[in-house]
Amino acid sequence: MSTTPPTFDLVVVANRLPVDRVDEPTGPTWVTAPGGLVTALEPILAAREGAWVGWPGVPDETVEPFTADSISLVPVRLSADEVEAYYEGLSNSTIWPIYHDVIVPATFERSWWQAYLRVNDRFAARAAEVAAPGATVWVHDYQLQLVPQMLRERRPDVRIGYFAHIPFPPYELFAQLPWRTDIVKGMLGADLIGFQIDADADNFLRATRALTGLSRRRGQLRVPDLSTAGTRGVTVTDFPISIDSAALSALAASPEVAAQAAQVRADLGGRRIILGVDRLDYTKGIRHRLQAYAELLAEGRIDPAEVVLVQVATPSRERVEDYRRLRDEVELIVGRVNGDYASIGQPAVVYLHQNHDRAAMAALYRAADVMLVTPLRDGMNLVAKEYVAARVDGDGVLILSEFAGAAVELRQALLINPHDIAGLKDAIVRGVRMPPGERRARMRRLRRVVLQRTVQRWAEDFFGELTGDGAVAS
Ligand code: ADQ
Repeated sequence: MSTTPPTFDLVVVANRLPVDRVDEPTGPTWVTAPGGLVTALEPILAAREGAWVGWPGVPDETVEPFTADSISLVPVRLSADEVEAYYEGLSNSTIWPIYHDVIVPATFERSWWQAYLRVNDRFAARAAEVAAPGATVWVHDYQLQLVPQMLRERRPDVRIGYFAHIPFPPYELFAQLPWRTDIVKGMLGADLIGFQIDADADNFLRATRALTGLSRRRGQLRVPDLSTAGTRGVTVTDFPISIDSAALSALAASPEVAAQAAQVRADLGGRRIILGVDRLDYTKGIRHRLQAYAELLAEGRIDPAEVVLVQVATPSRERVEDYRRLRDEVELIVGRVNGDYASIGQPAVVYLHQNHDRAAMAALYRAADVMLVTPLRDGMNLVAKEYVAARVDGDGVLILSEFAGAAVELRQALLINPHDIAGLKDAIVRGVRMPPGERRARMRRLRRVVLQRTVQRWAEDFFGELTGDGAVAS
């Protein structure tokens, strides 16, 4: 006998549930995966007794709904084939490259699209089941662009928001997608569509105009509404995401993290530290950065006895061919640079292909004299904001790519074009040599931005706009 599942006034829909399965000798348990999104949404979900719909991260398994840290989790089952076609395929080998300036070529595979349709429909069906009458549903990111419309067809009574964490490309690139009109129409099922920066919203509006003929009037798109045969308003705007600035500042200020940072500096021989922290992804510009650094060493503009580069490269999407190749290339360059410039006990580049806990990350940020954030394209880039939040001492230099969404807000960083290797090299040298007065003046202004614009505020702004009421969570 089947029972009616409980329903919720607020439902978050994202590809992944905010938990990881850990297989203990006593059986599997779930631990919350700490991340910006969970931190942002947790208070709002808790205040509304909300639910989170997503894939639990293990293929071919049916997992019953469960509760973690007072959030109701509603698992969506994916088969191993679907993970390959919908996630690794269409999401990460077609959409991801197109939306990031085709840094690597996109692959178009019709069977992947069929899987994307099927999986988006499954997410929409699950959200429709657990949304209470008149509920608010917030859909996240490029894996689920069709969910807003698929959900609306089932549940015209709910308010639907969609937030794009990655860029939305210029129309000339978006137009390459064989399924471009389906994607735009899928997203237009939402009442509110949020992007990281204004330029993404503009690109989306251009694509909408080109593919559907709809354009914005008095701040809204008027979209045909199938349930009333009239039209309904869709708002498209930017909501730059951020971090839990207060929590990271507090962690960075703790005596344990301060001691860990001092240890990092001592372990690296008291040299000045340049730091990079990225998922090992071709969008992050890691190769350009290493090339610039290698040239500075070759030209003698950086002395490895005085400066060291630490590159943390988090394992990512290792089943996708482009990511495996990137890892090989990065490791080849690191090996070469160290072969040429390291001495015993003194690496020129320290390369860490590992995950770190929050305290270890905060210690690295605190230890780093110069932070290098040089993506070729990035929706926002939270690492840039984390570095600033962690610099409770008011010191440190941020070098930031113009092509990261974060560059719109973090104007006091040294802004660079990562394709301009000569310019990048000059910025690195300038960062290493910057006088303390200038460093502190820049950092003070950066900190003002990051401490004010928090992820909590981001979530409240989006949710307030979507539901029409500002105050949702304290
Ligand atoms: P990502 O591409 O994953 O996110 P980013 O915004 O930089 O990129 O976030 C990475 C997160 O992973 C940061 O919080 C960072 O601290 C953490 N991290 C990186 N390396 C780590 C390591 N070795 N150990 C532990 N943690 C590590 C996507 C978009 C971005 C957008 C975010 C949020 O591509 O542009 O900013 O979503 O919307």
